[in-house]
Amino acid sequence: MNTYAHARETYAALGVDTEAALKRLATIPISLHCWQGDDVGGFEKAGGQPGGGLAVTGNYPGKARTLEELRADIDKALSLIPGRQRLNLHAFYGDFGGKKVDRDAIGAEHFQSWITWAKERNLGVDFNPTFFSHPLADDGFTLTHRDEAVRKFWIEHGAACRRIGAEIGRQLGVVCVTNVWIPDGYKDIPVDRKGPRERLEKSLDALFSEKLDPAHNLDAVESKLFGIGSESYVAGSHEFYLGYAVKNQKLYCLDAGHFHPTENLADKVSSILQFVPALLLHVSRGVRWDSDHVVVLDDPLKGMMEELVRGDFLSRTHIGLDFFDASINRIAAWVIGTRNALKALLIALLEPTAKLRCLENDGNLTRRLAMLEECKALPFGAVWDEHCRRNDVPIAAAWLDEVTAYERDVLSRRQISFS
Ligand code: RNT
Ligand code: ZN
Repeated sequence: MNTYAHARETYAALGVDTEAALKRLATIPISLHCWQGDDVGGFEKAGGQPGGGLAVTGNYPGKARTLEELRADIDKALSLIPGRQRLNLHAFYGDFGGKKVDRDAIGAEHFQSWITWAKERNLGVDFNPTFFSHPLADDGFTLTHRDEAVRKFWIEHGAACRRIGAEIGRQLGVVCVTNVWIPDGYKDIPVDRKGPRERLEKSLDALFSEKLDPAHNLDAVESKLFGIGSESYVAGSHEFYLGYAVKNQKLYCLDAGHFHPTENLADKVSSILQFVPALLLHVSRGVRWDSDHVVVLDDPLKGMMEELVRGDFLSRTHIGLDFFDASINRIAAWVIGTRNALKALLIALLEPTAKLRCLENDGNLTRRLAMLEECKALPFGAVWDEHCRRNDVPIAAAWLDEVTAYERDVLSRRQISFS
């Protein structure tokens, strides 16, 4: 008997239908973040750290320097990931044709080539305004800035991005999630914690004021606990954005690196979704801080996916990735992180949840714990391999051979350019 057939029987004995799990898995896209391909560089200017407290470490050769290179790299990554995913774009990755287009002046025309590219591949696209890597963000404040003119510039940028998101959604026929994250905060102890937050609420109200078709664009807001250079105070904290999202019925974005390291993000889902329409996830991995390490198949990731399945939250959750590692092959980083997010989802979809729920409802907590632990040894790997086989992507570590060949044939030919 082959390993999949054996696994299918093992799961069936627990009342789990592996075929149904695979079918479901195929309907859940993961949004690949374009910024893993070039160390959050964007196409406005060359070199340097992105700013906004985002720190990318490592100098592995071969990073994408142009739109064409980035697209080729994403294509390579997608070819090694089973199923149909999405692409998550940042505003400073526009197709500006070598011209300087300031952030408040960008429009859908600068993303038309991305939209066409995505359409050809049948990919949905998500979007993000870029509130960093810009002279008007250099002092660490954007939507909360004391200077009204600076606030206005960033409000216009955010408003332009929502319109771009709506145009992306309209042309692709599948909704685009446009996510607002700003770096604003203080390195050292602030005296006025209130002022920036009051300004942030007003700025967001202005930024979101235009009515857009929710079939084309959905707005999300992303909180953060602290950043490099904003250790003492971040205006857009969890409490701020949770309140804002509830009040204005926006999507709430949970980034795995944006909380105290001992907090359990999975526990937050059922509370937040009781009061907001939907969630956006930034699946990431913090090591000691919000370090954005490549996602591995660890307990926090599995716990999150379990919660989405157990609570029947998948239809109200948009799953995106947010990590960047420049110390290893960047395409491998995408493939490892995305395959792990999908594996965690599959493990969750293969759980005998109905049985576990019965045990809990019967008060049989001993058996609940015993079963939860036994489930960890179920043969999900055979089901995952079957998923890869059916989707025509390499099984197990065989994908790495393709990345190695691509590195040899393509990445290694990219010269470092200082232009
Ligand atoms: C930063 C946030 C944000 C960024 C991207 C590039 O801490 O996580 O989501 O990583 O916008
Ligand atoms: Zn994030």
